[in-house]
Amino acid sequence: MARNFLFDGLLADKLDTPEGRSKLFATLPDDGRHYSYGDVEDVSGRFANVLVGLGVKPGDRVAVQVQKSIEAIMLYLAVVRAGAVFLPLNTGYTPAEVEYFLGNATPRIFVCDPAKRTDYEALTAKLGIGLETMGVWQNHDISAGSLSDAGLAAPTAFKTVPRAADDLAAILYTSGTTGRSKGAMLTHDNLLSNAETLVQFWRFSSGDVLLHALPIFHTHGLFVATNTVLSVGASLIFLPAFSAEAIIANIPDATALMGVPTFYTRLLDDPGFTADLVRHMRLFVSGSAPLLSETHVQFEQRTGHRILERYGMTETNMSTSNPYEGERRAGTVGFPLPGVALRIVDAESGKALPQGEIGIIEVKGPNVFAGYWEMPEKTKEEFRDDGFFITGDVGVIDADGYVQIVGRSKDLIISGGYNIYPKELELLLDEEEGVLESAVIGVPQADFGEGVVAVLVPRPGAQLEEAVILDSIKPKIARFKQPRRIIVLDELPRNTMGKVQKNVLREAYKRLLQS
Ligand code: MCA
Ligand code: AMP
Repeated sequence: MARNFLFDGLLADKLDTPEGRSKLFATLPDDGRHYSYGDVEDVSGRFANVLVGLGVKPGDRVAVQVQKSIEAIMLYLAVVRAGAVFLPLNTGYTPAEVEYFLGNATPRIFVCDPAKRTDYEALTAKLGIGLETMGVWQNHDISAGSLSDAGLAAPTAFKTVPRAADDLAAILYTSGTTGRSKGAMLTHDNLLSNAETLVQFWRFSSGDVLLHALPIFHTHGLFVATNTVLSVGASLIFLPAFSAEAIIANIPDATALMGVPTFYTRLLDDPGFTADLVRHMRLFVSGSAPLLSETHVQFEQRTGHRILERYGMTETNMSTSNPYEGERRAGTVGFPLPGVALRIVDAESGKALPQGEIGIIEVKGPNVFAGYWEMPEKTKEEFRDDGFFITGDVGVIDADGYVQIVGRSKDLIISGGYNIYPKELELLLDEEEGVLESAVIGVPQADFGEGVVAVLVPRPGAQLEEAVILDSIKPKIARFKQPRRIIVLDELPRNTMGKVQKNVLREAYKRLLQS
């Protein structure tokens, strides 16, 4: 029988037997509900029936901007089962930002939060996209949502649409250095092979319970955390968001936690996070942003556990990891995962560099995406002829083979695990009244690692007010991308070639966000 490569690859063996179906998939501490693996099949089947009823065909995109809920995970699986392509969007994006994604990806359906429906009616009507809503489960009821309601009424039985390894399962947008987001096309094989590799490498078993506090619109929370658990038949404790308090309350029932570095610094700031509380834990994983060596050391001193740091990208899924057994080396992201080839090359010539030299990290393997959605030129630019993907991260391999990330050749700020591309903000700020030009930089910030600062130059005779500018951009761009401070200068520092010297600005304002 023809298989759906990702869905069947993750789940078929669990759904075959009554024991497999009754196994716990998720506990939802906030409302006391539980989901078994049988429920996963039934509820994803309901949503898949609804999607097909709405006209979703294999290959169609289904864009989704909804609050975190277990139903949203079921919707992801339903899209995959219907043979369609899941396109999750950050809940923080404003309608102005979402407009670009919908126009670029031309999904069949856009699913949003019921509270945002009116924001999107005109836009989806103009683009000819179906508009549906999905609420979150509250007080034993799903708050109104057209897709949620239709799901409750739909049959559970659904004949999963066959899909091959190379078919697309998801598109995740990642911002570009030109300021325009690119849709990274992820195949069934990209996602399944990475989940299976991580299960092996991190020794996941069906007895594991992963405490899930990440958002589910990015690779980390949606694929790394969720697919890994599904693939091995383990369980989730599914939290609506991160808070140190909720982690401390639920960690006694968990065996593993995955998070961005901010999770770990916030937990260390809480005196309730003790060695006794986490003595039973098997694994703490960190990624999406650099984990300071200092945090690694403090965490071990406090808990006796060494955080396992790994490295990935939307385009590549997970590429490297510190070892499960053996030394987890602070300040490094470990070794290339099995099946992943990694090399360090000279930025100018593209030639591979010997061990110990700093250059650009390039990777190749079944984890690497299929290219950018409808951007063949961009795709070509970011791959070498021999199939290696140019990550834009700057790294070095030490004498023992550990990969260390020492910087980025791309102009990118990572704040609390979210990527912010300065160019996107600069284009927006340059449009503001009285602004001649702008430079956006990331500077150290204790909680989020890096925070955003915008440096503006006024037009002759114009007066720029920080509060006025911040207010003006508020409705146009997600909150997490908005500058924490605005500095006004007469001119930007430039080198002899006329290029803005962001390093000079970063140095000048390095203490601006340190309280
Ligand atoms: C919230 N705010 C932020 C961020 N998060 N600002 C900048 N950067 C952020 N990351 C804003 C809020 O809107 C709020 O604005 C103010 O900052 C304080 O919010 P707070 O309540 O303290 O934050 P929070 O809601 O607790 O969220 C912090 C968080 C969250 C838990 C660290 O940002 C988070 O879950 N980050 C994980 C991101 C992630 O999953 N990345 C994976 C990408 P106001 O001032 O209006 O109050 S996938 C990836 O990178 C690759 C593939 C990989 O390797 O994994
Ligand atoms: P994204 O585009 O959201 O997938 O973010 C990918 C980027 O996050 C990578 O290119 C790296 O710059 C960064 N990243 C992910 N994991 C790590 C890590 N462990 N250490 C440093 N940077 C990381």
